[in-house]
Parts: sequence; C-alpha cells; structure tokens
Amino acid sequence: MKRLFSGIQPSGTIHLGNYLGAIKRWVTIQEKYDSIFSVVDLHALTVYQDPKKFRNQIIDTAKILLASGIDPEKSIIFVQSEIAEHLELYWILNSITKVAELELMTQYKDKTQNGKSSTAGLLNYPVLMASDILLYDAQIVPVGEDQRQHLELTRELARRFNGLYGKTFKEPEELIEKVGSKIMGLDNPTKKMSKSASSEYNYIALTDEPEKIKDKIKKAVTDSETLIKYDPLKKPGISNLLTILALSLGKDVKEIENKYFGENYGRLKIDCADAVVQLLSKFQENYKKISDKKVESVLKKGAASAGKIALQKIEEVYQKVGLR
Ligand code: AQP
Repeated sequence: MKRLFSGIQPSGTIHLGNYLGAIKRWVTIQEKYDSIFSVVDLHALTVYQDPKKFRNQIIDTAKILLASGIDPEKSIIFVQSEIAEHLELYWILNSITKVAELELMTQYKDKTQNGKSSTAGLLNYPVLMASDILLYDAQIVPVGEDQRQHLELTRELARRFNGLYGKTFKEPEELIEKVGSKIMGLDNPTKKMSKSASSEYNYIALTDEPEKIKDKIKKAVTDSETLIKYDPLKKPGISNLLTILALSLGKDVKEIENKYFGENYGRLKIDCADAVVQLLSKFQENYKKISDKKVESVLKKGAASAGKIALQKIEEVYQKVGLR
C-alpha cells in the first residue's frame, strides 16, 4: 500500500473549505492508502497564535478529524511538534534550499505583499512541509490548488538530496481534485475561505449551529444579476454556492448548474444552506461525543507510531550526510 501524508494547521476555526477541500476526502482515501494525518502546529506558528488558546486549538483540530471519520485504527493521527525529527530534517533540507526559490513561492509573495519584512518562518514554511512529507517516505500527498507549488519544491528537494547523497527520498505525487480544491470566502468570493479571515461571515465553521449556517449563506455575497451560472471568473459568488451545494450533495457541479438554471438566488441559497446543515449533522453529532481525553489518547498512540518511522528515516539521513 502506498503511503499518504497530509496536514492541517490548528490556526483557527476549521471551516467548510478545509472540510470539502481536504478532510472529507481524507476520510475516503484512508481506505486506499497507508495514511498519516498531522495537526501541523509548528506550521501554524508562522502566524502568531495566542498561547492561552493554542493547545485547545490543537486538540480541537484533532477532534474534528476524528469526528469527521478519520479512523485511528486505520490511519495515524499525530501532532507535528511531538516528533522532533520534523525539525531535524527541516534543517538538513534548509541547507540545500536556495533562498531565491523560496522567494518565488506564490503563497509567500501573497502573504508579504504589503512590502513588510517577513519572518524567516514564513519564508521557510515550504521546507518544513517538504520535511513532513519526506520524513515518512510519503508517495501520495492530497493538496489544494494553493499547495501545488510547495509539493513541486518537495520533489525538487528530494531529487537534489538524492543527487548529492545517494537515493534516500521518494518523490511524492500530488492527489488533486479540480472541484472543491478552493472554496471561496462567503463575504468575498474572490479570495479563499480562510481560518484567519477577520469576519466570521467569511466562513462556515464545522461546529456552527444550523441557524448560523443559514444566516451566513443568506448573507453570502453574490452579484447584481439574476442568472445562475457556473462561471468562477465572472460570477464568483454564485459559482462558489453552486460548488458548495454540489459537493455537499455529492453531485456534479454541472448537474446542479443545470438544475438551478432559471431559479432565483434566494432558492439557491436556501437549498445550499440546507445541504450544508445536512452534510454537517452527523459530524456535529460525533463531535459532541468525543472527549478531550479520548483525543489525547489517540494522539499519544499516533505519536508513537509516527515517531518510529521518523526516527528510522532521520538516522538514514544523518548517515547519508556523514553526521553518523
Ligand atoms: N478555502 C479552501 N478550499 C478548499 N480547501 C481548502 N483548504 C484550506 N482552505 C481551503 C485545504 O485545507 C487543508 C488544510 O489547510 P491548512 O490548515 O494548511 O490551512 P490553509 O491552507 O493555510 O488554509 P486556511 O484554512 O485558510 O488557514 P489560514 O487562514 O490559517 O491560512 C489543506 O489541504 C488546504 O488546501
């Protein structure tokens, strides 16, 4: 069975974009791959996190994975900072990464657009991501559109290291689905739905009550026309609602677009909200039943399993570079 790695940052409220773009798929694909899912808390630190809330966010993110259906009997779930080898490999890979190639990363450029000097952590973020993947010899990495460039860098670093020190790392393949890879913000459909958005009307939290979900979708930004059509460039708000509705129902966007042709925006919003409420109902029921104690015990077991693989790999790497 091929090994799969993916991560989620505990950087705020986990939202519908994270669910439709990542977590929901992880639940299905864990059957097919030897899967490792990490709560990547070190990545989250590239943006300031309130120390009083951070640990709770970490536990809550893991709880969300469990409530969504990630099965700790089938997959490894662990917290990144509990496995120090991520940082050890990060240093080794940093030593073969050029600053210029990191400066080219779109996500880095987006986050530093205002011309302010960025932190070294933000610049080096893709190297830590490469370490996460290569440490476990992951061959499959499910990614959103925004992470593709980072995965390409991961492959490049694997090739570079192998070229310098002999075959050590596997080059991972991306697993991407075009639809749903980018769910847009409800209050601004030209930018992706985001945990760190300033308004809660940007996202639907997975734990939002049905009334809240309905209210947020009702207020979602659309356009001044009356035409329901899937056209992300010209009609980003309507296209986003069609995507959310289609994915929530497990249907094709084209089919949903045809079905709603000639309908009014109000109808689309009501049906979209109902579908999201329905989609999240089982998750919310599960979420309420999982205790923090249960989460801690799953994470402990996960760290033990991940730690074994990581230790073996870092020993191999240290030998290859001559540290051992
Ligand atoms: N809007 C989105 N649509 C589809 N997929 C998304 N993902 C994130 N936002 C969307 C996917 O969720 C997984 C985990 O993401 P992450 O924790 O690495 O966070 P992120 O990509 O940085 O996005 P966020 O949620 O907006 O967080 P902040 O605001 O903290 O940057 C990934 O597979 C990601 O593609």
